[in-house]
Amino acid sequence: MIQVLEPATAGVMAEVPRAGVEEADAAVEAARSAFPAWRALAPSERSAVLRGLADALDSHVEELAVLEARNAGKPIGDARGEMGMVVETFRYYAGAPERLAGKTIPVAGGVDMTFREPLGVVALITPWNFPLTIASWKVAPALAAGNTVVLKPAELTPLTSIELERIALEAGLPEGVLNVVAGPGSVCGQRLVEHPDVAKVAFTGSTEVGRGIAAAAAGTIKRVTLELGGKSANVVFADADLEAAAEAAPSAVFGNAGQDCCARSRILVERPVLDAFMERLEAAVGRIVVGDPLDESTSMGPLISAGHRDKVAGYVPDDAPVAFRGRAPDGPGFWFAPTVLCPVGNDDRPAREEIFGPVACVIPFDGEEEGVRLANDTIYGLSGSVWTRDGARALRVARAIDTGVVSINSNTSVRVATPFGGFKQSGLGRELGPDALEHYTELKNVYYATG
Ligand code: TAP
Repeated sequence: MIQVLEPATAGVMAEVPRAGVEEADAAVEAARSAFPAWRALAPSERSAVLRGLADALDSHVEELAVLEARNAGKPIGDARGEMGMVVETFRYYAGAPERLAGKTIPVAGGVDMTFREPLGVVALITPWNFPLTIASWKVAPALAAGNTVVLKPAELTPLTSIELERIALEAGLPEGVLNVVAGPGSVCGQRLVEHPDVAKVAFTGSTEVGRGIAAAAAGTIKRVTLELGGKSANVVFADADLEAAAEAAPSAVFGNAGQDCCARSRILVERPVLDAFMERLEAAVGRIVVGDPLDESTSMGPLISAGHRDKVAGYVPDDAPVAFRGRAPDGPGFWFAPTVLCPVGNDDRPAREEIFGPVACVIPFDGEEEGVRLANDTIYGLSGSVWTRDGARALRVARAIDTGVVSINSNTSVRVATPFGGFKQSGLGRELGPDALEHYTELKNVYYATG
């Protein structure tokens, strides 16, 4: 059995059966058997089933939010917002089956047309930081495109994914179309990646595991999409609205206790406004309430595990340049106070590695050229922000930063209708928006001779 912990108390909140190779194989077999009928369903019928699932999830938002808040240690307000996005994601892709259109291409002697065909069984491997949200980004487009699914949530946070399977069955999703297996990545996940009947793996997690998945998938030439780590830059120019930039910076790096691949954990500040920015940032960090995820006034919860807290603490040794810290409860629970390091050099370890915790590095810079160079001086390229009142500069810098998502005068990265994914070692492919569907289909070309 897997003992599922509640990070705020370190207590066991549930036990679930631990899936291994056998269970992974059985789930793939169930998905393989269900594929022909699911694929053959008329697009309008597949749409109707997915709309029904979205409605069913909508009616369970509060209980799913409480489950996610407790199991992932996130503030209940955030968890509600995430569950709202889950519903929205299923609604958005419920419209997709009837819009998976091909093209007709003018050629000699006949008619040439393209079709978007489903891949078959797809394995979806998800992390613990946004468990059901990230699952929905994969499950909804995969099902809409006519695939059947095996979903493997992280062992630390399997509960809402297990609930998703239950709710989906109740809502009328045919048996075998969505199968959830909760088991260790190195056993259950690895088997899915190597399984000859799995056509594609969509993974979100660490760059290191992503690399291994890409290599293992090569054995059977599986399609692979990867959403991996980040070390995003939040570039604040001297002409920015400093109040707004400083007010937004904490949620961009301390949101979800910093356990966010989009975290703008490198705050690049143009030197002339460094002191003014730091003063405002300190005030904003002082307003963060770290505490019980189920308390409505909480804005930051605990870290996911004791091991992860130790890893994060390793980035803040005694001689670290701590500018200021927020407050956090004492144990039990895996607490870590929001921490701002300044000044940090872009080559320093906390600025190079994904800490995945509430530790911000403030890096001073001089001028636009240096700002862009530092923003790009990383192996990652997932998100980023530019704060300036100069519209031309905003667009110039947004285009120059090698990253999948850039926000101007904002720190948001994710919207259901727009593409999300990384440049460089932050990943392969895109999730969300219309582009995600391409990654769950093969393009078929049919030529019909008319001569
Ligand atoms: P990972 O180890 O990458 O885990 C992500 C998912 O992959 C989990 O479901 C995991 O299963 C599974 N997995 C692990 N090894 C696998 C394998 N060999 N084959 C197939 N699946 C496998 O991330 P983590 O350990 O949770 O966190 C480590 C670090 O990853 C974090 O500190 C952070 O830097 C980064 N991270 C990034 C993200 C995003 S959104 N980019 C999310 C989470 C973590 P189990 O966990 O059940 O073993």
